Amino acid sequence: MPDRRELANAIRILAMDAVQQANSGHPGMPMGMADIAEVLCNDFIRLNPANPDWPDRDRFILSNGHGSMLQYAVLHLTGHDVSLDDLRNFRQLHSKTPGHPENFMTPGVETTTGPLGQGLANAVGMAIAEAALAARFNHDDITIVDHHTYCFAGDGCLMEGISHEACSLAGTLGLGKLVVFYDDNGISIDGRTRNWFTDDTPDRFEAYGWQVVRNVDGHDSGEIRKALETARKEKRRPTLICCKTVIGWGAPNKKDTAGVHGAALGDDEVAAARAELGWQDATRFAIPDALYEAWDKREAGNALEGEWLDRFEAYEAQYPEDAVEFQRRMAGKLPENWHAVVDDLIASQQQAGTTTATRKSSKAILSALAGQLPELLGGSADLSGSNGTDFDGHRAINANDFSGNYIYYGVREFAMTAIGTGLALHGGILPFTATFLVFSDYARNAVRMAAITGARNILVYTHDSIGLGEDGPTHQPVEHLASLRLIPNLHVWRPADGVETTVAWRAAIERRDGPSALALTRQNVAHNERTAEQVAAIARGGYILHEPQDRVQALVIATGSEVELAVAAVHELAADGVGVRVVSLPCVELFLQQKQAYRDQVLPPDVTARVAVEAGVTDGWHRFVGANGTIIGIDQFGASAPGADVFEASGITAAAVARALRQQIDAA
Ligand SMILES: Cc1ncc(C[n+]2csc(CCOP(=O)(O)OP(=O)(O)O)c2C)c(N)n1
Ligand SMILES: [Mg+2]
Repeated sequence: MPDRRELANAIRILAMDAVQQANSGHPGMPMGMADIAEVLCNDFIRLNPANPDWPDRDRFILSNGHGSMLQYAVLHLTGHDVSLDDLRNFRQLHSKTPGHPENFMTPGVETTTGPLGQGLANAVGMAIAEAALAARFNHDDITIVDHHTYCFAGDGCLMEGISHEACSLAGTLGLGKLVVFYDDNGISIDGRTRNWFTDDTPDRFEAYGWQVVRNVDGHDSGEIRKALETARKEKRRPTLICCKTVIGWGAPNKKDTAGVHGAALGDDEVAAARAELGWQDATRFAIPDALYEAWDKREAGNALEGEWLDRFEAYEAQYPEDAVEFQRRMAGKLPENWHAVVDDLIASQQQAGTTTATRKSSKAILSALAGQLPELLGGSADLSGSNGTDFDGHRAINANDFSGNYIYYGVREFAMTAIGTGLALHGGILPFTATFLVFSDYARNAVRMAAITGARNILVYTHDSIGLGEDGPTHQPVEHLASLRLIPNLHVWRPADGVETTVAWRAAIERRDGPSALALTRQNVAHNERTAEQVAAIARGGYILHEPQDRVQALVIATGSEVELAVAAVHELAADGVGVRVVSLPCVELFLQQKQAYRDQVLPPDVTARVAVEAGVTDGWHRFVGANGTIIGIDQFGASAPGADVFEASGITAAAVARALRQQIDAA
């Protein structure tokens, strides 16, 4: 039977060989954290390599994602579908072993990490999801949700501000099943961290309300084991295990230097490391059979899942409705009556025809849907009333009770967004989060990561323009719509009234492969009359909202609150016998995904007189109005004044739209 050090050395060998082969990557962290990973994976973590999607598996998140080879080595050694050839292809095009862990490329990788600190926030989200599902589905006699979330984090993760946001909230929520290993190696890319990172990390986490296990020798299996036992005994606080480690442990000349962080060791140092580790075989990627046997978790994993399946069978017999509901939620399926419920809601919005702010419509929609969607777990970064996320019947989770459907995130936009992604990726939860649109860029990289991971993370952004008024330019988003639209795989909705808002919510909820942002107004907007066909067309992202009696001489394209300006302008022109079509474009991304024939039907190529109006920067609209079209927007910061006055002062008015349309028609 190999000893623990030999088991850990298998990770070291695979990591340094793969990085050497690719001549690219990060050997230091995997060699430094190998002993920790070995104890965690061989003694504690509950996974089934044959079924990495088993609902009650432990979650493992590598927040210091540059150490991806550690995760790939462990997945390979434990018997996941990651082969030696996959390791040989480390960092190559389309391989299962990309530079940083990607949840959509590699079986067993729960989330995509690399931007430091965000994995930690994802882990907090996963731990919240576990607690919420446990509260909903476990019964005194049968437990079907009972797993840990284990996270590795480095100096970089803890220097990042998001670690404060996420870990502070994790302490408040008392996430007892969250266990974070701090890789305290005193090194980051620029060298010794003592020159730029002198916090007392253990004290800091204790102040958050965490259990902290201090001064663990990260190369002593016994100490690591003991620390993990301490962590698992604690039920009411998350645990931080502070491990002193040596980066690049095993590389005799390069260990404990920044040089080993992110560069191949070189053939000489690889050979020297083999000697240092007492590794006989010089062949790259050659792992002795005895080590493979000791690492293999296929049988044990099957048995673990098997036990759970037996328990689930008993649960099905005892609580058949809960069992069906659990399976539905973990599969990410919507309730059977979903279509009927949401269609009714759209019809009632269309009938009511109220003039109101879209944030208020959104609240009414949430209030109507929340009872039908128990998977909904919403929240706001301290703007619940303003964002309209405090839907009727919302009930906050807290450290003593996770049965609610709402999270008071506090003022933590970045962590909130990454936590939302963790909630979504865990499964069983449909998260939404909220703040003012202008603060979306506090969270921006987490929005981007939600889009990369394909998480169904719904982002409610209210106060979506200068129309918010008196709070002034610091609070008035100008560049945000255009800038969010630049993020691939993010759907940005800017609905014009309650009906479009309902359709936006429907689309965001029905989406299975990525996040949606809903930009909503603070101020009232007029309701638009629509035929059933028009209502159906909203989901296409863009559609004809108003058609002139006679010939279409020009097009006006608008989103959100500016749709009513477009409509007013067009009515004014109609009185003079000028025919203009209004196109509402609530979701540019979805409209661009429509077939060319549909897009041409909405925006006929031969109608070149075109105006676009949106209370944001004009960037991006030329693709719809052409080089000679007119774009009415705002390419500077707003001003502190009542919203209507800021619109007027910015020249975003119905009169301006009408004028621009006349000019366009004259020039055509
Ligand atoms: C948000 C973010 N900023 C910068 C980087 C680039 N980067 C990758 S690793 C690293 C240093 C991390 O230091 P540490 O966590 O101590 O890792 P170690 O060298 O100990 O493995 C930096 C700056 C990043 N990945 N993410
Ligand atoms: Mg470090």
